[in-house]
Order: sequence, then C-alpha cells, then structure tokens
Amino acid sequence: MILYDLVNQKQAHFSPNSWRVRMALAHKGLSYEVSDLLFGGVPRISPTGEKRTIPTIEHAGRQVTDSWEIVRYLDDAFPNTPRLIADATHSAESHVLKFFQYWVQTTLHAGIARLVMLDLHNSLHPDDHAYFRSSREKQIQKTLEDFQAGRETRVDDFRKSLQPLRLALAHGPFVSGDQPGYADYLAFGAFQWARLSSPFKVLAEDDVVHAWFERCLDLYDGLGRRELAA
Ligand SMILES: N[C@@H](CCC(=O)N[C@@H](CS)C(=O)NCC(=O)O)C(=O)O
Repeated sequence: MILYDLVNQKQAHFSPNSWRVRMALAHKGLSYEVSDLLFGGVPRISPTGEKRTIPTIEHAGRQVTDSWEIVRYLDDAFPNTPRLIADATHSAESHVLKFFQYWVQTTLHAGIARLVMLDLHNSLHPDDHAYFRSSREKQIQKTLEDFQAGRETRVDDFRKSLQPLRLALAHGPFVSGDQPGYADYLAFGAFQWARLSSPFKVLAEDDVVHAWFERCLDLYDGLGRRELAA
C-alpha cells in the first residue's frame, strides 16, 4: 500500500485530510509506504490523468482518492481489522459520522485556516508558494496577510466554537468514547495541521480539547507526536 502525502519545507506531513487516513491505518494495524509530494506533484499521481487530491492511496493495483472513500475502502478490503465507518452504506451511524466530518470541515478547518493561513504558506516548500498563494487567495478573496491579520483578538471566537467537542469529551477520554474512533481522527487531523504549520497556539492549555489532542498525539506509539511541530 502506498499513501501519497504532502510535505512542507521541513518534510513534515501536514495535510489534515491525510492525518485522518494515517490514524485509520494505524488503528487497523496496516503497514504502508509513503510517497512524498509537493502540491505541484499532485496532478501527476494518476497515470491516466484523473483528478486526485491528498490523501490518495494505491493498493492492489488501484488508486483511491478522498479520505472518506479511502477509509471505506480499507474497511471493506481488510474485513478482519476494526471497522471505522459503520457497516451498511446508508446506515444512520455513517450519516451522523459524515455530519461530524462536515462540522470538522466548516468549523475546525475553516476556523484554523483564518488563524494560520499565512504561516502555512510560509512553511511550504518555496516551489509551492506561488501556486498556494494564488489558489487560496482566489478562494478567500483576500491576501493571505489580511486573512490571518488580527488573529490574537479572533482566537477566542474560534475557541468558543469548540464547545461541541468539550461537551462530547465530558463523556469519556475520546470523542468516540473510551477508545478512539474515526470522529477523533477527523478532529485530530485539523489540530495536527495547525501544529505542523504554525507556532500559533490555537488551543488554550487549560482546555479539555487540548488534553484530548495530547492524548491523540500519544496514540500508536506517538505516531502524531513524531511529526515535529512548526
Ligand atoms: N475531501 C477530500 C479533500 C482533499 C483535499 O482537499 N486535499 C488537499 C490537501 S489537504 C489537496 O489535495 N489539495 C490539492 C490542491 O490544493 O491543489 C478528502 O477528505 O480527502
């Protein structure tokens, strides 16, 4: 199995969506090789030129792209490993987990982007700077500098938006309960992205979310912690 992943200037694997899959592979005890890429290399992953994003995996002669599709594929291809997304395709549990993924995307990823986007740009390999700046500035309709400006006064609003995580963590050490599950990996990816891309502290140290993130960094012999912080 090959995992195609992005690296920054320090060779850190910073992609949030890729961390979901890295944690899923560890949860299942599956081994794999990593193929490191810059943003500029992503269009060349597919031998036939089909659109690919990071993460993409290659297994048994086939490529699977999109983190959700990859985890579903792993659940099906390795039925003797613990499942991460509930069984039947249209089960209520899988829909609720997908809803949580949408919350991660719209609240965590978007909120973190507003705090660290310029730092993230600066952490990338210089060959990626021009592409990253022009593609992201087109999406956000501002300069990266303006987008990140004022973060010290805005970070409190981001921290308030984490209340659903705090409420969930009142029931156990992980969002999924006593043991970590895919909901944990979805949220973990977002905070790991921030940790690897910027020295800015998006979490307060006395927050239960901070304690949970530290627990996630320790999982699987410190898989997440081994990737050095920005
Ligand atoms: N929904 C996709 C999103 C994947 C995605 O957007 N990946 C980013 C990197 S984290 C990417 O490949 N970007 C390529 C680009 O911006 O050119 C997933 O969960 O895998």
